[in-house]
This record gives sequence, structure tokens and C-alpha cells, in this order.
Amino acid sequence: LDWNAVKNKLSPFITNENPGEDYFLVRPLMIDDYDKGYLQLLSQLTVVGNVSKSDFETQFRKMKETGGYFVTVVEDIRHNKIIGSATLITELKFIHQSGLRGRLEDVVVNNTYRGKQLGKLVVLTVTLLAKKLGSYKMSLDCKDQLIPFYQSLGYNLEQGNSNSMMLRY
Ligand code: 16G
Repeated sequence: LDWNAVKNKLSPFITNENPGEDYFLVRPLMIDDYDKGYLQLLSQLTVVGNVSKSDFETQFRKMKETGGYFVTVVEDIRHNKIIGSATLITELKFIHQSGLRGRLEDVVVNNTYRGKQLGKLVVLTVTLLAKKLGSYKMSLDCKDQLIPFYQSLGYNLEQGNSNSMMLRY
């Protein structure tokens, strides 16, 4: 993937610097995003539970220290509100020449902002970032209904080769 590939996939034309409207900003997550509704946004994806600002800050700092977490958000700067997000997590490997593997996680766009290509924008942004960091592959888990969306962005089902298995605690 390169920026031209991204541009071709985003129609009407939007890029990272110009995500369609000048009041949408794509950037890394910050601690203040706790107050900009980041967790409320995530609750549109799954259970968040009670996470205080201090819990959030502790986890945020652990992610920074650990390295390999690239939480990317879209802010509507008119309302100081986080309205989209996707996370790239990179995993260090011995295989593939001491390589790097990327995982796409926690992709969500506020349901009142659908149809603006923001999902595509954040997914393509972190997909490119994974490549830039040297990942040899990027993977994700998703619901059946989202398979066509991810396929349209270059992700493939590797039948028989990468079944997603789960053990829930
Ligand atoms: C989806 C998400 C995953 C998220 C999970 C939460 C993508 C591509 N996949 O699988 O990142 O962690 O949902 O569901 O965004 P859970 O609460 O059942 O783990």
C-alpha cells in the first residue's frame, strides 16, 4: 500500500492531511482524549466497563512504555470529540528474520458519522503505518458482516490457514 493506493480507495478524495472536512483531525491518541469521549466511542464496539481517568492514564503510560501500540483517532475539532479510532499493535518476532507482525484492533466510527469514509481512513492509515514500520503482515478479527469492508481495503481471508480461535475468560 502507498498513498496513491489509499487515495484511490477513498472516494470522494480524502487523505490523512485532508480527511474530507477540515474539522476532522487524524492523530495519535492523547491522555486528554478521555475527556473527549474516547471510551464512549469504544463502547459502540464492545464492553468498556468503569475506567476512571487515572485508570486510563495508567494504561496509556504502560502502552507507551511497552511500545508497539499505535492508537489512532479521528477528532471532530468543532466539538472536541473523538469520533473514530483504529489501533495498530505490533508484535516482535524471531521468525521472518526477527520480523514484526501488525494487528488491527478496536476499529470504530461513531454511528452518527457513518458514510463519511472515516472507517476507511483510519484503517488505511494504520495499515500504512504497519507497513512503514516493517511489518511482514497485518491481521484482524471481525464479524461476518464486515468481511466485505476489510476486503475492499486489501485484507483477505486465508481459508484453512488463519482461523481465528478464542478462549474467553
Ligand atoms: C472486534 C475488533 C477487535 C475488538 C473486538 C472486541 C477490529 C478489527 N476487531 O473483533 O479489535 O477488540 O471486536 O470484541 O476492530 P470483544 O469484546 O468480543 O473482544
